[in-house]
Amino acid sequence: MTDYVKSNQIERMIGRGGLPLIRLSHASGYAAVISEYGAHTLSWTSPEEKELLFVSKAALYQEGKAIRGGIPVVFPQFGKGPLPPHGFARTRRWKVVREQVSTNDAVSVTLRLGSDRETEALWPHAFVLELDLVLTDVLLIALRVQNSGVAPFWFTSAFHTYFRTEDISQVAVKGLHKTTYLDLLKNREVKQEERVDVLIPEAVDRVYTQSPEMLSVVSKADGIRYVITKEGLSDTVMWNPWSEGAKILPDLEAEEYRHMLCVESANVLTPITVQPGALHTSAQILRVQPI
Ligand code: TA6
Repeated sequence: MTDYVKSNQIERMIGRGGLPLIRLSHASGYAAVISEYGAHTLSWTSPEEKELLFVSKAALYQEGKAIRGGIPVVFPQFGKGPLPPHGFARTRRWKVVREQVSTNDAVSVTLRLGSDRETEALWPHAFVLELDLVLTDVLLIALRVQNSGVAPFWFTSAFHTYFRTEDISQVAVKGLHKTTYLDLLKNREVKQEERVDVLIPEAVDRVYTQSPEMLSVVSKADGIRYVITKEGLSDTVMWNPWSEGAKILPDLEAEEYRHMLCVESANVLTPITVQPGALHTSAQILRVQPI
């Protein structure tokens, strides 16, 4: 298979805060934008030019700050812990190492982040991360974690995906029935999901463990279903801060919680161990369907 670059399908742009961006567009009419900062996907649009990812109007585009929305890459620590919250991958500059349009018509870009003095000061391990963003009429995001050091390491991670919705009160997450979850808003109580349609009437912050490989998020107000498929990611995190939680987030406007739902393909409860020289790959595939 030969790969070649067609520049009109892969464009370089400068975004807010002067961040270098790469815009991919596919013959199907879908398009996506990824920032070199954080290898952070900031936009995914349908052929009707409908934005499918939520990004806050109050998002900060500043070195050292995470961008509120899109698909932040969480690595090597999910949530709070000894490292900065959700790790450091989302606040580092990645390098573009490959741009291609494949013979099967997929448009893709690969970004790389390697360990350096700053990451080693936080997390004493040698690694190389590569993230592929592959666009067709679906959006695939894959993360390869290579251990380039001499000792094993372990990590937790997530594609912290913010789905956009016209109205959170008309959203249902399907596919989690009978899945065990940890309720982070209720002292990490362990429960089983009893609902076939998981509605979001209030703040939610849960880790569904060993969740199914395929889930969907139905947004009636938008007339669409987001279908999420994951590989190499054992858990699914669901998060919406609601109005109370939004008050303590300076980079989320008061009413914006109505227009977002994070459904994150993640490895949270079972950290991944990588032996020296070995590689761990995980991927999340998103598609939209009319309902
Ligand atoms: O993934 C859910 C979560 O860990 C929540 O607990 C919540 O705090 C959220 O991520 C956002 O984290 P951030 O560091 O981006 O503000």
